[in-house]
Amino acid sequence: MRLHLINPNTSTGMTTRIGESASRIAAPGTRIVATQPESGPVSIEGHFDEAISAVGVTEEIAKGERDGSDAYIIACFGDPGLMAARELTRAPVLGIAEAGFHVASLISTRFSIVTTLSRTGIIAEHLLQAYGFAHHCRRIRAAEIPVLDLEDDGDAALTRVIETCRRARDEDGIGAIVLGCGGMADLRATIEEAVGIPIVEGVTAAVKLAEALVGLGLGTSKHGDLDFPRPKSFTGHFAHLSR
Ligand code: 5HY
Repeated sequence: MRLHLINPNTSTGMTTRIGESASRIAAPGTRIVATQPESGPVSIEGHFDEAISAVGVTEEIAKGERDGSDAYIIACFGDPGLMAARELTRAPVLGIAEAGFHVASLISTRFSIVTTLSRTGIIAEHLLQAYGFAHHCRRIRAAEIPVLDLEDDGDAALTRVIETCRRARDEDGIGAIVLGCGGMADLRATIEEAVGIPIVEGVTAAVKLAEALVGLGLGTSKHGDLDFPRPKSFTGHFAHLSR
């Protein structure tokens, strides 16, 4: 099974670390391919970054369809372009936020989210509502670290994330924590060791869910709103999307 992991930002270091984390947990028959858009923001820290990265995600899906990918993971906690991506393929497409919420709700009655910047917290809040998990989530907390600090200043960033997780553990009345950034893909075990409650990380959760869906022979439904886009012409620098 060719599991295509898309890091929607354009930080090669983060794409490599996300791919390695996915490969470590993937089943023997699963081949992880990790890519990023050619064009887009080096990190996604708000609505504008997210909007631009969503186009890049759809371009990576189009490449994956040409290369025969069996499932896709969108490895950014805002799940940018998730529904648009699902329109472009019959294969399963998982966002790491949605995957994290599903897994956390299977092991705890209440969870908190620990993300990078408080300004992106609202994006997670909108996703909780959209996916129907708002009542499962007690609180969205931010370690107040820029996304790329996870690349450039890893130890200090990790310390901030662990401190924030400990406060959530002690104050939120929860059974689990969902990590709110693809850049935390390789930190799950270290954080769980330091905090002592179940830590759910979206990239690795999505790998296992994608394997389960492919194993069940299930993919994105083409009946209804996730059917392929209706053929039409596009203008300007999107003219190549005309169909
Ligand atoms: C992510 N940004 O997972 C989000 C995290 C965030 O570049 N990869 C990013 O803070 O919203």
